[in-house]
Amino acid sequence: MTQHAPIIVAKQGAVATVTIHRPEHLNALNPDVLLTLHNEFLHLGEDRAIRVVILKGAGEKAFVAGADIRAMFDLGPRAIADYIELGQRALRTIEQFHTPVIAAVHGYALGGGLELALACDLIVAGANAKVGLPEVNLGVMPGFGGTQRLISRCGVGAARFLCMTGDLIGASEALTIGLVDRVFEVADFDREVFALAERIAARAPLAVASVKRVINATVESDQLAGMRREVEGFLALFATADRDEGMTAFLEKRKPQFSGH
Ligand code: CO8
Repeated sequence: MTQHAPIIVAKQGAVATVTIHRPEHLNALNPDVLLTLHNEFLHLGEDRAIRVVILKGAGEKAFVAGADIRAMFDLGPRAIADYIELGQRALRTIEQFHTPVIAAVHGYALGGGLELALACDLIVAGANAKVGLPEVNLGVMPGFGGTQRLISRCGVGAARFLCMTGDLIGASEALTIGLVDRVFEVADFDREVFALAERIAARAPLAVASVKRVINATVESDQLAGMRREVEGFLALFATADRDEGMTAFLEKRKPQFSGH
């Protein structure tokens, strides 16, 4: 096991488990988490004995509750652009990892946290999962590729609904719309996720890796221009009064009052 706080990597046979370990902040993705996650996946890529990776969050409450609102709150235009670029790069490194990556979502996967799960090959959820893209409550929009990957995974209708309402949905609704691939009882969750990982790890690795590459190539060819538009949209919104109001309201634990400016 290696621990470069805030990421823990444990290997068991052909399965590696990568844990985001910031439970007191519901594993929110600050720049340190994103950079360490990115570097750990690059490092893990050198270990050719690994055939499947499980990505999870530490603690009982959350996979990841989003990008770190406190860390981004008072950033200037250059710094927020760097933050979003780092997030997109980290998620892309995971998406392009040579073997399947399973997002093990228990509790909350919100905003950038759901975007992180969407960059993985498979998403499995605990029955207690609550997922959504609540950025519109903060005066912004998804910025780590979520609009595009959600369209690819669930279709444009579900993408519009989740991105426009900011609603959180539970595990069974997420299963119905194809946002998650399987739901497991909380008590069995870790065991079931590991069994799934081992099942895939037992398949012919070259064949599995080829499936991943071929599917991703088709999906990505539609996504690149959309990813750029998403970054432009996020950065424009970040400069608005409503963004200031949305994030201030979150930090002050009150409801936002949006003015449309
Ligand atoms: N960022 C920073 N801190 C967070 C976050 C977050 N996303 N989520 C939770 N926390 C912190 C809380 O502030 C709290 O800290 P403290 O104890 O110091 O007040 C601690 O984690 C525990 O959270 P709560 O007390 O709020 O726990 P509850 O059980 O009451 O509520 C919720 C849990 C519903 C998950 C609630 O915490 C919540 O709504 N969190 C925010 C969810 C959200 O809006 N996520 C989207 C963030 S924006 C985003 O992800 C955009 C990504 C793309 C662009 C990024 C560009 C840089």
